[in-house]
Amino acid sequence: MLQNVKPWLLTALALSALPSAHAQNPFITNQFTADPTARVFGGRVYVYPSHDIPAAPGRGRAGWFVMEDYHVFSSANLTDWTDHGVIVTQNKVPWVKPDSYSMWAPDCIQRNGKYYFYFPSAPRDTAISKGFTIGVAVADKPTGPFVPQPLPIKNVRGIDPNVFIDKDGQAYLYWSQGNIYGARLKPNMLELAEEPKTLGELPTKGLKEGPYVFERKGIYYLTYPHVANKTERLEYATSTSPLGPFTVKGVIMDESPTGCWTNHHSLLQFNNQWYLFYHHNDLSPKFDKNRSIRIDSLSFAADGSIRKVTPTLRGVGLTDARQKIQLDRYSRLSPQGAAIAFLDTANTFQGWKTVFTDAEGWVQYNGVAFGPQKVKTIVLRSASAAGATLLIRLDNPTGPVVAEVTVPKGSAWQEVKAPVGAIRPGTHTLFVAPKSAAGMEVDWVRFE
Ligand code: FUB
Repeated sequence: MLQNVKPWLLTALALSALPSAHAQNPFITNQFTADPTARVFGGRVYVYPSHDIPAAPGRGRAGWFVMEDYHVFSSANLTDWTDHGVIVTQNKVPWVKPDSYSMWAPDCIQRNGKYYFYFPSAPRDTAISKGFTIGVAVADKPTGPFVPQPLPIKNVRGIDPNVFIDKDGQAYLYWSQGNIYGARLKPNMLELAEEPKTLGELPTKGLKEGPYVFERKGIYYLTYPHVANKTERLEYATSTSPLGPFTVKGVIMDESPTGCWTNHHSLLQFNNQWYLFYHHNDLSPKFDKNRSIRIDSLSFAADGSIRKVTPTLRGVGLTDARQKIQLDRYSRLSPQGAAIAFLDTANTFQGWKTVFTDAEGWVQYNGVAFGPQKVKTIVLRSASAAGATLLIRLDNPTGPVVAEVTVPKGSAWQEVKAPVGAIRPGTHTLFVAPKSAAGMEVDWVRFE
């Protein structure tokens, strides 16, 4: 019977059976993720991040990165993400020390119908390398199954592999070990075709790692995290050829204002828009080795320079008005009267809430897609010890109120409904503010 079912329907059914996450930043909230490499394969975005896990007795080193495997995530719209599960794990790679928990930043690239997944780790045999080296696993599909090569790539020592395929078909491998290195790959994608070259025109002071190379309009961009001051910031250099010489150009993203020591990124063009994928320790603010991946839009000036990206919580993509709209991933928040807090500090994976403390508070949330069908009701998950009323305006902070939701007195979370006035079809910005000084907490809102 399945022979008559269209392949796209089978794919959709298979994907719908897998757990998913939703956009806004961070965009994966069912686990810690870091070092995202994003690629477009067959019109869909695939993200290959590292997978941070907390240390435990017999599992990794407390206070350090603990990483045993890799998941891949995909999305057609940058809003709804599917977790395809584990694709490579430390104890199934022949050359990896199985208890090293050192499966650091990976990359994946497609060539001739095969998907090559590059990952660093610590080898079980120190004769191979005393420190990190880099291996490859190969698959027929972007989600695997990936078959690891028995041995790592010869003549490579270091971490953070990145592969770039130039317009002439030549592939290059880049990696880091204090400096950033590059070398041509053989057509088999599994071996270096030449001695590695140190990309030496980069800053000499402060750690550099995490290279990500791409080409746009004849300019080769080498982007990399660099510790110019205390923690990593994202910088870039450009060249007229993939192995340089490079000229340092500037900063793509400043250091984390809250001290997350690492950042690690990739750039991607999807549906005519450029994006920066990077990480921050949103779900683990007290321990910056449990990180979470984010996306923000990026653009280029006419001379090809990259405009600096300001990190946001709102992230990218539209939010369906009929799904839970997490106001705590706001576009703008009032300087006083509103704050963001975890729903449960003991389980940060539950996400956040918006806390309105007085009538000065407001939150703006951009990009809510109402679609052509009219909505009639707003649903609010909220709690207010004294009882309070929330006003919802569209498009303009002083625009007409489209909904007024009264939350009855009580300390428990409750879902409250209210009627919604006329809303033009399309995409709108929400402005949400309490009507009076009474405090209230909001988990999410959605429309029906
Ligand atoms: O995730 C482990 C290491 O932290 C990566 O390999 C580096 O780029 C840094 O993000």
